[in-house]
Amino acid sequence: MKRLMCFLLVFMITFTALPGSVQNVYAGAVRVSGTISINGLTNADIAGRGYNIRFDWYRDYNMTQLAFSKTHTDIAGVPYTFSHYVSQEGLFDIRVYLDMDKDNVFDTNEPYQVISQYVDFSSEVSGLNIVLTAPPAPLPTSILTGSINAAGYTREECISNGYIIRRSLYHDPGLTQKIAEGDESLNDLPLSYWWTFYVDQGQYYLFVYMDKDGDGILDEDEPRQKLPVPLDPDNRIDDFTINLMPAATLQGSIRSNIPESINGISVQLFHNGDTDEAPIATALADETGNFEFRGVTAGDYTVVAENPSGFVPVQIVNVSVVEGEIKSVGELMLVKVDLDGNNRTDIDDLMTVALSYGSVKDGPGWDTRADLNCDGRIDEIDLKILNQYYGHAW
Ligand SMILES: [Ca+2]
Ligand SMILES: [Ca+2]
Ligand SMILES: [Ca+2]
Ligand SMILES: [Ca+2]
Repeated sequence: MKRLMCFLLVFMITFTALPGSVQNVYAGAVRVSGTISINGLTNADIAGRGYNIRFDWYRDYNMTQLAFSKTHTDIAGVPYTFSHYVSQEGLFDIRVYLDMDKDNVFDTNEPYQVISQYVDFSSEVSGLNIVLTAPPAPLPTSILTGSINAAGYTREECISNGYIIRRSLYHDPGLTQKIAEGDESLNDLPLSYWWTFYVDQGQYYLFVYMDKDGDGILDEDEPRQKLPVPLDPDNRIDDFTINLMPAATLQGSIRSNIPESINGISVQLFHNGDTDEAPIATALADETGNFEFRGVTAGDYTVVAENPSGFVPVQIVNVSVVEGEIKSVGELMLVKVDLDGNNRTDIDDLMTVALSYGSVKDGPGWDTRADLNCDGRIDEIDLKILNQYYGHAW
């Protein structure tokens, strides 16, 4: 019997509270309605973007005591006619704003107005004409929507381990000039996302990684992806797919006709064509000449060996790296063509090659210095290399 009474009561309230019905005031709630327009934004600016309008009802004008909120989703245009029911009485300060990134948070670029309104259950509030004004900040110039995937990871392990997706937007491909960043809990795979960037038109670079240990630092075992993004004013890019991949490793070795010079020599990694800029990474060769770069993202690189005095500069260009691979860049030949160290490649150096000409490694007459291409033979190839630099001052 009691249950039936409850049901009847709920039914009556639901029925009398229907918007558009004659009575817009009933016990415990009142209808609030009006229109919202936005200074500087036309219907065409709004249409198709699916912005939200959000009402945050506060108990105080400092807007610290939030009583409740109401979100009107995906508004089709302006002026927007709104209507909602309020089930609390008293004086409120209400911030109404265009929630452009739909995060239910007032952001400083979002058009807004704050109004004071007294509400009691005895009289409907209608005819509120609210004008949202954009603060003097740039409007969102680009919105990215899409999905993030991570090869080799399951949804379950990402969620149970609390992995975090961290994203940053950069001006430059070398990822040194960061202009925006944000985090996201990994609660699904593929993770769908909606990001708004407040940037000028241009070519940007998005770097996203899965922060598995949550330390805010990209570690070698954390999948990542760097993608160029063209951002245009007021542009929206849908279905932008990000595939997080493990980092690659680049390996190589240095050989020299002066073997003792190899240990500890530095090797630098650059993006192709960027050798005038700071290197992306630096590695030191061990005593056998081996070096390694870990955590390398996909791209085209140039590997440059340090150039001690008297040595011929050496680099390898167009090293194309694919995510996750372990790639050998081969050998960098660090050649010294001033064999006696008098800062010139001259007749004495030529004599050194000539005297050991025809010898093989560690055989009679062998002189390691004269094997300029490190092939274990002193022959016409070594003479040619020396000839190429004959007369050069170092
Ligand atoms: Ca917002
Ligand atoms: Ca980390
Ligand atoms: Ca010399
Ligand atoms: Ca040789």
